[in-house]
Amino acid sequence: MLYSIRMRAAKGGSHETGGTHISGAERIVADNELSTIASELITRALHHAKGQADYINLTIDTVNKDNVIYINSLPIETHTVNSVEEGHATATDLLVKSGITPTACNRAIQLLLTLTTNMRGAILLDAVTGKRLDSTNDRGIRVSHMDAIQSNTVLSGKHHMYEALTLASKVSSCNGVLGELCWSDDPEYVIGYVSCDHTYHRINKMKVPSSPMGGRVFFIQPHMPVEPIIDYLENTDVLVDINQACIK
Ligand code: PML
Ligand code: MG
Ligand code: MG
Ligand code: MG
Repeated sequence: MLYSIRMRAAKGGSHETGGTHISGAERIVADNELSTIASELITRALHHAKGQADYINLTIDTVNKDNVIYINSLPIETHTVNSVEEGHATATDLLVKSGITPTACNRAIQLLLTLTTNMRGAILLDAVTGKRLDSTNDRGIRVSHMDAIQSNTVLSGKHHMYEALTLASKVSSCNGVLGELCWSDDPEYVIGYVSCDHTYHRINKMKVPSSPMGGRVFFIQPHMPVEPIIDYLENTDVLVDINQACIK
């Protein structure tokens, strides 16, 4: 039997009552791994760079094996820049090559720099106009029901990247999503990425150290209905084969 297990943690109360988001993570695992993974997720909520959570929500439900979608991870390409400005310019160049307008890119960068302190989900923007398409305000669209099919050797010590790669691969497999921009809200984690062109473009400097600002923006093809996109991102179970994640 397979289970989806999801953790979200906040400080100063629950997310619903205005607490600050501290950490979120999830897995899809077999029943014999469930209690070990539950304990790992709780440990993460208690030892996080953003502080110790005082609210932890753990949700577990079964996954219908027949409905799981299997995909390959995006290949990884690494970009080395000397400053955050250069990082953002590199991200914009890559996204523009995929048909996302400079207007939409700039809007996304400004939003991540300013608006997302307490968001645990992603913002959806029209890839051409840059207009916001989701109506979730500070909550955002939380991509869920996914995991990597992994070998433990691959995963050791690189959780940020492999979790992001798993999420980006699911997002990229969604019909109507043209690209993604992301950097972490973890104060000490400055590496970010853009996903477009079926590639995970990893950029070494996307924010200044100690900034708590970060998050995700998904660029949506114009005139696509957003409800099916949101439903796929939030609810469809997707397993991503990251063992083949070749470094370009
Ligand atoms: C997050 O914390 O959710 C974002 C992590 C971005 C990871 C980027 C990378 O290391 O490739
Ligand atoms: Mg985080
Ligand atoms: Mg797509
Ligand atoms: Mg569910």
